[in-house]
Amino acid sequence: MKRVRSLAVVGLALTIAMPLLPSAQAAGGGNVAGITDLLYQPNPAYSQMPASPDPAEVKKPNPKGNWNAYDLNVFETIHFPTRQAADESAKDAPGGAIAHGACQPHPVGCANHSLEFIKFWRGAMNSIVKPWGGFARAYEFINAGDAEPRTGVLTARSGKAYNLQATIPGAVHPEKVVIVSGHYDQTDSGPASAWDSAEGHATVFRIAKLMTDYWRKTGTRPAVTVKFGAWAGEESGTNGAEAWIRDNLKPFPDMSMPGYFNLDPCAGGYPAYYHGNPAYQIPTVMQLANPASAIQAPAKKKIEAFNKLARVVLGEVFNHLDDKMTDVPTEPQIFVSNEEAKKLGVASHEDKFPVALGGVRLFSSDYARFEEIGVPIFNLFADTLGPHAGGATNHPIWHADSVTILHTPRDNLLTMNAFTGVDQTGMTASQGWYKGLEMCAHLHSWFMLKPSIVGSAKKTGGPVAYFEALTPGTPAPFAAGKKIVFDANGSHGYRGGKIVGPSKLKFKWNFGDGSRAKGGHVTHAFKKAGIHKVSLTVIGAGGRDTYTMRVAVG
Ligand SMILES: [Ca+2]
Ligand SMILES: [Ca+2]
Repeated sequence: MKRVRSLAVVGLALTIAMPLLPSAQAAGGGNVAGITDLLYQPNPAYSQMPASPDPAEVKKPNPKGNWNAYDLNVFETIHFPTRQAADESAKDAPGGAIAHGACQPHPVGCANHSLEFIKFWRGAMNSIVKPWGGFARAYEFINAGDAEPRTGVLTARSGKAYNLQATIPGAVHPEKVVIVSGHYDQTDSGPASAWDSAEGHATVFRIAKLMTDYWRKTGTRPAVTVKFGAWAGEESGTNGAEAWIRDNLKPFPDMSMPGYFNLDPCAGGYPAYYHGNPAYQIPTVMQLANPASAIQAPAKKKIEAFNKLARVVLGEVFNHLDDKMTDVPTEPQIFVSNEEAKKLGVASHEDKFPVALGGVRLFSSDYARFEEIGVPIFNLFADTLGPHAGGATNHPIWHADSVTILHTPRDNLLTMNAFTGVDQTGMTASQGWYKGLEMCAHLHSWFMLKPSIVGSAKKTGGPVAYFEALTPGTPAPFAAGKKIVFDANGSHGYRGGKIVGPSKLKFKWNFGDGSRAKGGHVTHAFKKAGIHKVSLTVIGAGGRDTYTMRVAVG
């Protein structure tokens, strides 16, 4: 999270109890199966931290095959403890930080694992999204970083950086895009950064796994394009999200976003008990865009509907998840919905999720870049980071503890295991932490599977055409006379219930200015500034599909 000076918006608590919906209406028509097709699997394989942070001790990022977020957290923080802009070598040895989180003092710092991490991330994400015609891409931008020389604990490097996104094109509406993302850049002095935010982007892997498993089990595909991401340049001012919007969203007037889902961090509050003490359970704030701050009326309506749905999703996920915290003395029941509370005559846990419209007053993150362009946002975080935008404040004891964790050598898994669990050495995986990670993955996944967000579509027909436009070299807004790369990666066919990749397809481009081209990866420069209509026709198994997008060239 990035500290900000001030935000002045009005907070409002929403409490809407809604019944469980047995099935979701698919955006492409027809009913798909329900929430019971999301498999709840919180328990990690790495139940103990290795005695030393030696990469040889933690060889597998995905030991259970379900992309458990806690397991990936252990792997990442030990293999790639620092990730900053301007990494000069892709061959640094894994590890390198001292004892779960301390770097050498400035100016030596830690080995920079940005490039190594990107390679790992793309390979791992491709293994999840490729069976759906998807692809993992690194979007280059220049991160301004902080002023040199870097001396403080909150400093971040300047230079080349890469936003990471694994994309599955929508079978019905490829021009609608939903992003779920954490960030992966870490400051010079807080190398392991479990809370901010190795946890966040590790949970994005679990979400990608949950959602693709759901589509596999229900015989459906995403109706709308979904991107599983990890931003760079968040710590130095949400520069990554800003660059992506500038280069990949704004040049396309036909693109729209039903929602933006953020994780950085998400777990750490409910259902965890603060240091394993049953007397203290930190609420988890549900941060949503403030409809009152939307400039345009359609955006206001969209945000209001999205915010209402967020409370429905909370109830449905809590109906779905039933569990106990067995590592605290009283073994309390967790994930009790309003509906279950009424039935069982016990207290509901939905009120452990107060709504903060506009977020917290002193911290911000990538979601702010989407909220300011009228996109609804969903972000959960432990209620420890100071007053909400609306003025509501949080508990002074856990507030002081948590703010000293962020961006310091204490922001590591040992600290978070102790913060959320019973074993104060931090060596034992905390139930509050790993069940919180799984809860976050379920809340985000089920929300995105809603028909008004990403949805699930039964589609048995022919190909899906999809492309992205990129500027080679240094990305910048598209300019007249400048080469633009048009890449049809993500286009896919569908034959006999199976996805057929780009190698089995033919691609025809029409740039709307008299120019045409063939092939999956072409370049074109528009002579004149203005709005150009670009069409890609994909021909393959089962027929053809055309994707037309207007491109703004400045
Ligand atoms: Ca490196
Ligand atoms: Ca429940």
